[in-house]
Amino acid sequence: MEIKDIKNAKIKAWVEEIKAMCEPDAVYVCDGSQEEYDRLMKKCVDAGLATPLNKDKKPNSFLFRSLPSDVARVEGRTFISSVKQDDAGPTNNWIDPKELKETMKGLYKGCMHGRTMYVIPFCMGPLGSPISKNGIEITDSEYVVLNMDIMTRAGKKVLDVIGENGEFVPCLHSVGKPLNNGEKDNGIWPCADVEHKYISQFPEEHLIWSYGSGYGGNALLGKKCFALRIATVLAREEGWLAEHMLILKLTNPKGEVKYVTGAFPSACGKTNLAMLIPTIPGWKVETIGDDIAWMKFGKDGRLYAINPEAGFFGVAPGTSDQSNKNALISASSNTIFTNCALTEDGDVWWEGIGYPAKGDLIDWKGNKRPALAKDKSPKGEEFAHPNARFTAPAKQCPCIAPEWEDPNGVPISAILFGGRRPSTVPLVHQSRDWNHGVFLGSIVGSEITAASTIDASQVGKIRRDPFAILPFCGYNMGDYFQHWINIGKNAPDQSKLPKIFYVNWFRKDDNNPDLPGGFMWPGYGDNSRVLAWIFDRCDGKDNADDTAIGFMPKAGAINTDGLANYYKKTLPEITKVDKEGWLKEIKDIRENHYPKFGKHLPKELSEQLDILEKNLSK
Ligand code: OXD
Ligand code: MN
Repeated sequence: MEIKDIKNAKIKAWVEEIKAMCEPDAVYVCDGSQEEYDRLMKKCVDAGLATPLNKDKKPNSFLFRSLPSDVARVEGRTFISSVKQDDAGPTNNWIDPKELKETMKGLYKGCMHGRTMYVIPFCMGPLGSPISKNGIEITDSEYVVLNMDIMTRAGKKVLDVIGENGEFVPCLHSVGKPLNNGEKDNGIWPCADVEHKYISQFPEEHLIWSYGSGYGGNALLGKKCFALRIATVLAREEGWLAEHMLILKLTNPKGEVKYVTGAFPSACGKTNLAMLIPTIPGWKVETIGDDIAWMKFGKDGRLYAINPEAGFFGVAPGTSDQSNKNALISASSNTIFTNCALTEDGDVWWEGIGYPAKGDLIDWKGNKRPALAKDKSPKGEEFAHPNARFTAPAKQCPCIAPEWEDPNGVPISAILFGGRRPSTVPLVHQSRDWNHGVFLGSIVGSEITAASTIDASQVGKIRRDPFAILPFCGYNMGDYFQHWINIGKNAPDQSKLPKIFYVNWFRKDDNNPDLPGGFMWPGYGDNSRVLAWIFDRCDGKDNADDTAIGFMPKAGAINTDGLANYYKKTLPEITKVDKEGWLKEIKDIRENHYPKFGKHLPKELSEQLDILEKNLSK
C-alpha cells in the first residue's frame, strides 16, 4: 500500500513528516499479507542478510546474523525522556526531551537514504479488545517488518480498526545506516555504532524514537518500548497495569481452572514456566503469554489480563526437549532465528539444545568451525550467541490456551514474583494482603554470582529488579510502587484481588553432592508442585502456616510423589523461615534499596518493612 491509502489524517501527516526528515528512496505501507512477508524475506535473502533453513527440518524458517555490536537490548543507551528528570526516577537514564530530540533529529536527517521506509500499523492485543492498543511503527528494516508480523497483529486490518480518528502510539525506528548511491548491505547487518544508538521514550507524548540498533527490543518497538515503557505510563494514567509478566492457565485434576501471572527477571525461566509440562498427574498448564501482561478490572470486579503480543521472542540457548519442549515445537516452522549456529544440513543449533552437533557449524559470527562433542562451549567461544533468539508465532505453541486471544482477557487468581535467590528466600510464600504483595514485588532481585560478574566484590550482593520491570518502567519506579498500592486500594472489590506469591526455584547447597548443579529444587516441570499449592491457596484451602514472612506450605502440603529422595530431604529446608537471612535482607533493603526512591517511596512499603522486622523479632 502507499501513503495515499492511509485514511487517517494524523497518521498521514506524521508519515509525511518522517519521510521529509529521513529521506528514504521509497515509502511502503505494510498490509500484513503472506505475500508481503514472503517478498520481504526474499529481499533479505537476496541481500545476504537471511539464510533459508532446510525445508524438511524447519519449513519456512530463516536465520539472520547480526553484528557483534548489536546483539541485545542496550540499557545504557535507553532513555526515559520526561520533561522533568524526577519523573524518570533514579533507575532510568534521562536526557531533557528538547536536547534529545535535537540530537536525534540530527541523526535521523537523511538516515534512510538508499532504503525503503516501511509503515507498519500494528495492534498490541487481540484486535477489537477493549484492553488492546494500536501503534504505527515506521522503520527502514525489513527484519523489523518481518518480526513485527510475527510478534504483533499487523497490517491493513489495524489501519481499519484505527479508522479516521482512532488513537495510535507513533514509533519511529531506523537502523541508522544510510546507503550511498548504489551501495548495498552486502550481507552485513545494518546498524550504527554504540554511541549513536538511542532507544528513547517520551512519556508525556506517548512517543517512541529508536535509532541505530536493529536488534530485538531496541527495534521491535511494540514489545519493550510500547507494551512496557509507554504502556506503564498509559496504565498509570488510566488505572490499569502493564507488566513484565507471563500468563498461564492452570487446570487441576477436577478440571477447575485458574489463571496466574508471573514476573521474573530475564534469565529466570519465564518462557519455560509459561509452557511447563507438569510432573504431577492430572494437572495441566497452558500458555496465554510468556513476557507481557496487560491487566484491567472487569465489570465483575476481577482483574483480567491479555497478552499484548502474538509471538514469542525467546532466548534459544538452553532451550531443549528437557527444558522447554513446547517452545521448540513452537519454533519448528515459520520462525525467524537470529544469531543461532547453522548446521551442515541447514538446521539451527545452540548451546544447551540437548545434543551435540555433527560436522562443521557456521557460528553466529559467520565462521565455519568443527562442532564439539558436547552441547556446551567455553564462555566466549559459543557457536550461538548467548542471547540468540527465535521469533515464533504464539499460535504454533502446542500448549497455547484456546482463549489466549479472548478480547476480554482472562481473570487472574494469582500473581507470582521470583528471582534467582540461592539463599534466604523460600521455595514459596504468600503475602498476607495486597500491600504485603506489593512489598514482595518491590524487593524482587537476583543474587550476583561469580558467573554473572567479573567483580568479585559484588558476588553475593543482590541486584534488585523490582517487579522484574527495572529496564522497562517508563516513569519513576517509586511512583510505580504507589500505582500498585493504589490499584489495591481502589479495586472495585478487594476480596476479588489476585493473591500474591513469591517463588524461588533457585535455592542452592553446593556442599550436597547429590544435588544436580547444587540446586535444592528440581525446577522445570516439578514447579507444577508449587503451582498446585498456589491453586489450592486461591481456593482458601487450609494448607498453609502463618509465619513471620507470610503464609507457607504446611508440612506435607506440597505434593512430593515421584520426587527424587534427595529433593524430599531438601524440601523442609527450603520451606522454612531463614530468620538470619531475612534480617540481613531487611538491612539491605533499608540501606541500599529503598533509599534510592526518596520521597517517591510509598509509606505503605516502609510500613511493610517494619512489620516484617517486628514479626521476625517475635
Ligand atoms: C526479554 C527480556 O527479552 O526481558 O524479554 O530481556
Ligand atoms: Mn522480557
